[in-house]
Amino acid sequence: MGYFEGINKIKFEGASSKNSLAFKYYNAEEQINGKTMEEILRFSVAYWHTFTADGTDPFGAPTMIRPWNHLQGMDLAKSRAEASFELFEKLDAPFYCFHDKDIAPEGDTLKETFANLDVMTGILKDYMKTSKTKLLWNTANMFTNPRYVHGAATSSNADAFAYAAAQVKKGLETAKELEAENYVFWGGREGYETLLNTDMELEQDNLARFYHMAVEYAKEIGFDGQFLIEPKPKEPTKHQYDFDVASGFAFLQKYGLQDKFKFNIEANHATLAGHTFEHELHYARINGMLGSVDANQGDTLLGWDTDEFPTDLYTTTLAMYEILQNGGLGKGGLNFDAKVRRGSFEPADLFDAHIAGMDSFAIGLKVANKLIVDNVLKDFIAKRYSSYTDGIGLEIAEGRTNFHKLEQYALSLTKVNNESGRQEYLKGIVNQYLLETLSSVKV
Ligand code: XLS
Ligand code: CA
Ligand code: CA
Repeated sequence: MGYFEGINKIKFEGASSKNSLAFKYYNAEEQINGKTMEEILRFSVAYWHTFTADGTDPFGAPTMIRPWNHLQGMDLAKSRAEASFELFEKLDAPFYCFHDKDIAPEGDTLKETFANLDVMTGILKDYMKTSKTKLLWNTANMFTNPRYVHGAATSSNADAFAYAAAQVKKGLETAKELEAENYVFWGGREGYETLLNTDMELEQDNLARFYHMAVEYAKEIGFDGQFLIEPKPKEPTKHQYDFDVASGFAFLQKYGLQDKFKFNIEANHATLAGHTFEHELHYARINGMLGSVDANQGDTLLGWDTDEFPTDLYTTTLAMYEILQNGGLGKGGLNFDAKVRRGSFEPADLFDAHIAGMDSFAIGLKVANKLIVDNVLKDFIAKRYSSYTDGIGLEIAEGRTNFHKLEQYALSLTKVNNESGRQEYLKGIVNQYLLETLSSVKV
């Protein structure tokens, strides 16, 4: 203890609090429809952005002032681990997530890397014995090291494929050891830059073989966490195979993996794919594939993955609307895969950022819950599609018709009468619910 001096445990003080280091809307104990906010939201801290990121960007040097900056190697790793549990406790975070490389430095050989990981896994396990914070998921960093320049499970080089397999094998052992709720695959370099040098069919077949082997190994060691694929369309690779939920789902179905995986949906990846966050959540939900969420936001003025802390209440509302309709996130959670801006370099900024994110999702949860309880959108949508509840519509919905009958029916129509979709009215209602919720929580 003692990395974040002057910062006490963050408490809920209500909307009128002027204390920056207090929750204004996130009240862990507050019940929403029989469950606490903590149980529904399942917040998680991302190790990489909070403890390993240093503020480097393509144009500039590190900016982050961190108490562990003077350390290196395993000393640095141990210090970050100690600091992480202090931050988790102060934020009362129920979960955290990491890549293998975040918790332990790579050694000169794979054997050395594994030895470093074993030491750090042991240390984290010890901290977890006396902490409430559990591991939401871990993953393997198969994108930083130059050996993955052409990909990992989709590399043109079989040795890179084998190395990646060894890394994931170890990752699953770590997941088992630390009782992770999930295991994530994000394919940053699983894709291609140009078809001129790419055998896409082989690469995708290999990716599927890799996933099958991971599922097999998890079974072998008794790891029963949920496997998650995190779609992203691009960056760092120009075209990533897990482009979005729809293409990821098609891939899983083609290779018979749809029952073994769900999706970890990141807001900023959704917008990079040209979708909204709620679109990706919705698509996964209606297909029974919503597993977990990387809660962040992009910047509409920038075309890349900015990983900002989520503060847009409209988006958190629509995201929570999907999550509540999904019956919650099950083993998943809301992981802040988000980083403080380069100019927000003081340790206290880490707390401000998480508080802002947690409060924003707490508001989203309240508004979404009210929209659901009052059946606002549901009733509207049901009415909008009511033509499918009787007559020809019901015959279509029940698969009891064909083109002959439909042609006959269409010939009998004099006019097709449509009704307004009224989206401006609905947006106004969502705003009204948002503002009402905000004013009702004023303390
Ligand atoms: C990068 C991804 C990555 C995954 C985990 O854009 O969000 O951080 O969440 O590898
Ligand atoms: Ca992510
Ligand atoms: Ca991201």
